[in-house]
Amino acid sequence: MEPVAFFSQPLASPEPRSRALGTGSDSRAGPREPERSRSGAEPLLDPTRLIRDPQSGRTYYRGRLLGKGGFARCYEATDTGSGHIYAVKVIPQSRVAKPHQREKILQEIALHRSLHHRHIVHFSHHFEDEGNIYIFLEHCSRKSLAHIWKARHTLLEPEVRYYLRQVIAALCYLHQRGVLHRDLKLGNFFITENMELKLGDFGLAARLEPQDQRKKTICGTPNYLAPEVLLRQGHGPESDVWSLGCVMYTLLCGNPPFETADLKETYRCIKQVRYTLPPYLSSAARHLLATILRPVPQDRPSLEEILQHEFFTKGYTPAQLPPCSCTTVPDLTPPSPAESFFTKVTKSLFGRKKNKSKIAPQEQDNLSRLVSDLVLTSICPLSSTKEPRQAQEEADVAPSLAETAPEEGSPRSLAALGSSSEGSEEYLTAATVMESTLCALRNCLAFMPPARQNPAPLATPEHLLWVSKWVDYSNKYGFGYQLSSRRVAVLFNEGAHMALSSNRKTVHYNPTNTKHFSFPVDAVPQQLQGQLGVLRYFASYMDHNLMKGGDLPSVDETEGPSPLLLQWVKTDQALLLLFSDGTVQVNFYVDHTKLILSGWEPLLITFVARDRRTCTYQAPHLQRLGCSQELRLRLRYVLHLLRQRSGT
Ligand code: 11G
Repeated sequence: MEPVAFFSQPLASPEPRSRALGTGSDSRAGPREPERSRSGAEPLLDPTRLIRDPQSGRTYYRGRLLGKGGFARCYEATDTGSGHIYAVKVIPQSRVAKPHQREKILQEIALHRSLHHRHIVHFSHHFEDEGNIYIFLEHCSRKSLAHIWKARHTLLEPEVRYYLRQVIAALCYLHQRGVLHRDLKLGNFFITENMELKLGDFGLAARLEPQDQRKKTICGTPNYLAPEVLLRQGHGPESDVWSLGCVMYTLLCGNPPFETADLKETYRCIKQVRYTLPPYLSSAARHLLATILRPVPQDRPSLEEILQHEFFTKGYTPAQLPPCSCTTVPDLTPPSPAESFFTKVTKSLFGRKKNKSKIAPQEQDNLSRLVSDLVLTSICPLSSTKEPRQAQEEADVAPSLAETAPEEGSPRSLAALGSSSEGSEEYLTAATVMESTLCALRNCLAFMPPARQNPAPLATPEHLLWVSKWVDYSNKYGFGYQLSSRRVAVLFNEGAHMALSSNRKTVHYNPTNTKHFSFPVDAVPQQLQGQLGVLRYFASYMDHNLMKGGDLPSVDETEGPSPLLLQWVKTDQALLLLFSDGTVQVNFYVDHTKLILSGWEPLLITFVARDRRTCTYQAPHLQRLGCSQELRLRLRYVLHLLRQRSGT
């Protein structure tokens, strides 16, 4: 093996990277040296990423880059005081040096901050320093409809109704206030964590002027230009309606109505209103599109008329879309009124009897939102929380050498060489671990009262297992770690997991997390010797180079199951580790604090503070009594991280 020269200050990765059992190859390009844990060299929180409001003194930590747009670079930003996450637009002063450029930005700010509507991106605040202007906006964790469209290409008609109703609500509000958006497109429809649509980007918005006073040109390149705008007759509310029709067409048909390979040809098609309606659309959808995409603006329906069209009135609109619909076709079978969960809950909430209940549509909508909110936030089933299958006990290891030579490296051949066990449904997957921890954490934080201090801690569980050292060498081999029991292990890039027991006498090998082989260390089969070499190397490296990460006492390795690392993720601020026994550990680089979330009924939260003091709490206690800001912020960060990773 090559000698290893570590970075003295490993680089923090700006984007989360993860490795899951069974996933593909290393995502990083080119060889890089491993990053190591807390021998004083964990990646530090980068102080150049702190943004300070010179007036209020508040600071924000600039997180990952969300994208670039216009003059701005956009990032996630966390208020270091409250933990609130924003999407921030950072506009270099150099890009708005000319008075008209600055004027344009200030106008956009003035307009956006005056808008307050459920389906319009919330403008929080803005400030500037010598280098930049910062605009803090509502963070929409599911990005935009453009991302959903990219993954799905076409949406179901009920989904299109769901999104368009929200766009129309926002647009009605704007038009009533005499504001035109002028750049309605999928990328400006942002989607929040709970799948609500928020209209954003008011960079091209303008006040509605009488026909003869309208500006005839538009700066920028709006996406769904109406024919009258191309013909320089000015942009009216009907031109926003046209764009809305183009959005509807794109979502239902998979591509924009006037898309061609050549922009000039596209403009020609728009001016001539030349497009085709695919036959698979419902007749209501075809009819509505045909009325919206009319050449003469005044012939187009108003927003109210659109909502009265049979496409909306006769077709089912779900009250809520499941988050999985961002990437896969959802099952949107309309609930049958007699049997639905909704009916059951409304009946139990309001005591109405079947057939006698008459709920007004608006009330029904509110109720079903309430119910789906409840489902999303509280009634989250802890489905597969079974214990992982018992691994082989160290003492039992009694390999019997095969008499015949089976296929090299196949699980069958390994089974013949060592003691093996196999399971399937009993094993926890990374997704289950994330979901279950997410549920418990979400409930804990959602109902937690404010408090200054943590409640009295419990005794830290005797056999709490946690990672005391780690090395990321995933550009070559994998992720190595040492547990508090002194067991060392590697999660290889290809997904296999190999561990060396704390007494260094037994090797455990898991080609997948449902298969387990164990061997005495001197009887490991030939085909696993390479991986054993890497494991030994990691073990020796951690023994010699790394200090233990915390004050928790080492625990003796028990004869029970030892958890496998299922997945690891590095963000710019923390390392997240998911284990097969349901434990989730998060190491914060900046101050070496750690959170260890273990056991689900109830969830135990162990916090290793800056001063290395370790305290364990039951999540329901924190939920009832509150906790310190130090702990609350970190729990919120873990919640955010798990939400992002689980895609819920
Ligand atoms: O306006 C945005 N919002 C509300 C938003 C923009 C800009 C901050 N974006 C993205 C960032 C890159 C391109 C557009 C957002 N991203 C995530 N949440 C909210």
